[in-house]
Amino acid sequence: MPEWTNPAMIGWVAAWGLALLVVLIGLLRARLQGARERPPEAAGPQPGAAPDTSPRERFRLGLAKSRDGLARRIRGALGQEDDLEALVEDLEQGLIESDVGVRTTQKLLEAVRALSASDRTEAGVRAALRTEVRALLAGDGGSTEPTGEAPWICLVVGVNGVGKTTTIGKLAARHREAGRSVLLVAGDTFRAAAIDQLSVWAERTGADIVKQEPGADPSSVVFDGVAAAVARKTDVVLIDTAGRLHTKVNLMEELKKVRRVVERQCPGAPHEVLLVLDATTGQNAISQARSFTDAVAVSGVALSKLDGSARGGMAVAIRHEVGLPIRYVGLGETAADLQPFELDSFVDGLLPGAD
Ligand SMILES: Nc1nc2c(ncn2[C@@H]2O[C@H](COP(=O)(O)OP(=O)(O)OP(=O)(O)O)[C@@H](O)[C@H]2O)c(=O)[nH]1
Ligand SMILES: [Mg+2]
Repeated sequence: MPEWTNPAMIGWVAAWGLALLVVLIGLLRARLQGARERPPEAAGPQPGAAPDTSPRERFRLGLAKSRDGLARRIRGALGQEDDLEALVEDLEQGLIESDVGVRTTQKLLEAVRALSASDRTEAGVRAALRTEVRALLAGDGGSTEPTGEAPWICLVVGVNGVGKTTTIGKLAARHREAGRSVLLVAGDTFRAAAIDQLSVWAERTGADIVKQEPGADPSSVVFDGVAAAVARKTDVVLIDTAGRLHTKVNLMEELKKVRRVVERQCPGAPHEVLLVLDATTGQNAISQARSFTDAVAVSGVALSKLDGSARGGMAVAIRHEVGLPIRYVGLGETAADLQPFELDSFVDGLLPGAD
């Protein structure tokens, strides 16, 4: 009889087989458990995997500073769960520091006050804030797509250095990718470098450009640009303007004139007046939004430089306190870093948790 049919041998092989099976099952369970327990924050891309470029991931990365700041403040306020007033006071401080704005903060705190004592946990406070932020931002439609007869005209305004020209470049790239013809109008005639900067974006994105010499009257450049777009039936016109302090009356008058030129030449235009606000500026952005809205009837906001800012709460304040929708957020300097505003991705990026 061969040795392997020996009952003692069979028992020995079976025992080892069973032991091996138990070890394998154990390893598998540990792996599964580890994957389940891995915090979402640590769940970065696997080595060698293609980077996640989904809007949700971009918001998550871009809002990292704002999210961390807010989380620290919420955690700091907790520990006072037994004393509602102390908890609310600490949270108030934290929210105002995150640039959510005074009025908006009060609205958010109402939701926290309404929590029962047992819900005053980190998860409970987060859930209340998430629900309230979502409600305050509801209805924000994100980007506006050109509709109706060409040209669709967007006038881009804002104070100095907020990111107007860069936002125009990124918008041009988006529209070109969608197969639309684009014309850029160099309405910032104040500096030669501004015209060059826009020309580079035109070249990079395959857009046309209408420009004049530095020092030319901005209204005259805009007149030429809109005339060209109407004649060529260009799909999208993006008008750059010089940065200006919203408190300088003569500069705001110049901008009103630019708007009137567009209106006169193309009935129904401008279809969008996009105000670029720098997310690192804080509450001054609210007064900028009010002044530009009074002067040129702003219809939407692009919130730039959110990637370098801990003040993501500003988006909520702008919507709630000025009533302007956030169309786009700038999450970096490249063309792909302009993201249409997405409520769910924004709320998850700023205040991760369950509702
Ligand atoms: N990190 C980051 N930088 C940005 C973003 N948007 C613009 N910038 C940078 O901000 C700086 C100013 O951008 P511009 O587009 O020239 O600003 P502007 O409003 O046209 O400036 P003026 O024409 O001088 O008023 C540049 O260095 C841009 O690269 C963004 O979303 N994130
Ligand atoms: Mg510029």
